[in-house]
Amino acid sequence: MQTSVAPSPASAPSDVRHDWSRDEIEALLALPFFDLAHLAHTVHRTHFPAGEVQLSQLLSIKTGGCPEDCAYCPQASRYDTGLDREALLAVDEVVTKAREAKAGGATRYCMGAAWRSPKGNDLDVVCTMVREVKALGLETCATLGMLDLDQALTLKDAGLDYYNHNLDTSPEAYGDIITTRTYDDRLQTLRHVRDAGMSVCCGGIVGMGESPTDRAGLLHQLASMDPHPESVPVNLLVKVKGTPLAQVNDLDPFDFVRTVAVARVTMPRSHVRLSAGREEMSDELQAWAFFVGANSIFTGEKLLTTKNPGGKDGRLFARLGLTPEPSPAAAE
Ligand code: SAM
Ligand code: DTB
Ligand code: SF4
Repeated sequence: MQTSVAPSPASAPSDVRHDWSRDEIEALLALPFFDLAHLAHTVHRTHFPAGEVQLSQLLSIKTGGCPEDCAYCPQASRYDTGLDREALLAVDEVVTKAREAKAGGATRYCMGAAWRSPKGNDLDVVCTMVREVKALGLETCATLGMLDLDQALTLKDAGLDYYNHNLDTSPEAYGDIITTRTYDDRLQTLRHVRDAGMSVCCGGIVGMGESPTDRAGLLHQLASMDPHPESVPVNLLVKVKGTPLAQVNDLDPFDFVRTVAVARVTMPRSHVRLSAGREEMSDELQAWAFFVGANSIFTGEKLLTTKNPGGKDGRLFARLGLTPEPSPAAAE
């Protein structure tokens, strides 16, 4: 008999809410640390097998030279970050790297481009990448900037499973971080992704100097979506020299854990990804993030342009008794 900690969707209690108030979310964030950790861990075990972590791998398919002004981003052309620009990669190179990622244990491959939005025949090339990566038996994800509905439908048709588009922060703090596209632009792209039938990967960045109220505002936006994003990346700012946020004060690590915990409590069936920033995190901090419900990471040695501690993950998983989540493709 198969036993699983996770209830099947049909038998699961209908405890997924989309009507969280911002006050409720602020109150969750302000709970005594161990009360919040206990709550989040309990919610996690109700919905997921304990200790399983989904593995995604990133590749930057077009690097740098971006016209946008995202204050955190090493790829914005207006900041002098010393990053080498690279044109759109050849399909073969992407497929070779995806094959390596699969051999390294990744089950989802995420292709990122430093675009405001795809232009000209960019999308045709990306669609070929998506088809070929999917043919390897990997889930596919892309993050290419803003999409109109036609572009979203084209990607869906090519076999794209997930589209990543982050809200980044609260509506109030957003204008301090990005001025070249609005919060509504982001919400519109997310609607197009949903309307095209793709799964949504949407989260944000913490540690940008925001207040707890801003973190509540971001979580409130995400938790109000119906359905919730299937994947919720919680990025800790990677401070890159030359960007406007390079000197911002460090976030209290416990506040990082609180953010992950409240994402878990408010979006109980979503995969919450411990995303950028792991390179700077201690093993103990990562353990706390897993305890409160993070169940996805980026594997490998690189995110898009910055370092990722993929080479150390095998040892960390062994020490914590974590196991990679089985590939959905393998289950078919
Ligand atoms: N250019 C596309 C866009 O922004 O829509 C897609 C790629 S962009 C690099 C994807 C996401 O990476 C951003 O939305 C942001 O959340 C995250 N990101 C970028 N730079 C980061 C940094 N320094 N630290 C943490 N996350 C970062
Ligand atoms: C997401 O939320 N985080 C990833 C992925 N989605 C595309 C990107 C992190 C980028 C970190 C900085 C860099 O490596 O350039
Ligand atoms: Fe460009 Fe994306 Fe970086 Fe913003 S986050 S500057 S849109 S690559």
